[in-house]
Amino acid sequence: VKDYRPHTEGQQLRILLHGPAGAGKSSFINSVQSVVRGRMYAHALVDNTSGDSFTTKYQTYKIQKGNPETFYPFVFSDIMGLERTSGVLVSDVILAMKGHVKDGYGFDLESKLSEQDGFYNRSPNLNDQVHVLVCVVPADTLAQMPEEVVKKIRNIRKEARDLGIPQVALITKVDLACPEVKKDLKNIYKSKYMKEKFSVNVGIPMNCIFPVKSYHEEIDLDDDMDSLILSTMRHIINLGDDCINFRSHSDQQEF
Ligand SMILES: Nc1nc2c(ncn2[C@@H]2O[C@H](COP(=O)(O)OP(=O)(O)O)[C@@H](O)[C@H]2O)c(=O)[nH]1
Ligand SMILES: [Mg+2]
Repeated sequence: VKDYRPHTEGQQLRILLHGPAGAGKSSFINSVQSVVRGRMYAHALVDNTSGDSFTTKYQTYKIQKGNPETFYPFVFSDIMGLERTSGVLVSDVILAMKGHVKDGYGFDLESKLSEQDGFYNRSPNLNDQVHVLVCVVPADTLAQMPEEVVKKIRNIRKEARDLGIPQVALITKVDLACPEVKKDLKNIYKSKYMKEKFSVNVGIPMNCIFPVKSYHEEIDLDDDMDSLILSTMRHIINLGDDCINFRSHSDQQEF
């Protein structure tokens, strides 16, 4: 993960995280940053009073590498939650995937970002576009996920497929869903039930579903958690890199 370098100098691999509020998107970003930098970070602001979306702005997170001016070539875009009525519009997620949404845009729940808006990027380049779509869902409430949210996830998935964006799902908070996993995180490798259920529901293949536990209460880093987070990131980066290479070798898609 630390050594990853895109083939073109200056290229960024953009990972877009979406999913219900409180799913653990910000925690996952913080965890990746903590693992690669070797100490705890809470840069992406985690909200611990679950309920409404805490993230309402389109925000890109970069991870510093060495000195303050250099960053890892993979970046995360965090998008507001996908709740039934108060969540981000699917049409805005699509605009974000195509690179049309500028950083800092505050999502409007009533109407989609218009081309006249100052936050609308009319000519997104390869760095603005999304290269991997990550759907984040919490294991503990997976079974009770409202049908509307499942439908939104499915719609976004279809759009991403049409745009040629690879996608994975993260099943977070695995420690809350399974006592065996809480006891020993390594037991996660034996559990298939959640992956199977989710795969059928939203149509993401089993080998693209990753269970993770993010840092949320720990004070120190832990090898088992690091392994899970890093192996997930390695897969995400590989898929994103394939997408970048495909795009830079085919004629730039007109979005
Ligand atoms: N037990 C547990 N709690 C988690 C995990 N990941 C996140 N959380 C908690 O879930 C809550 C919401 O997380 P957050 O990252 O803000 O979700 P977001 O709205 O998707 O960005 C916070 O209180 C986190 O501490 C996890 O892997 N295990
Ligand atoms: Mg968040």
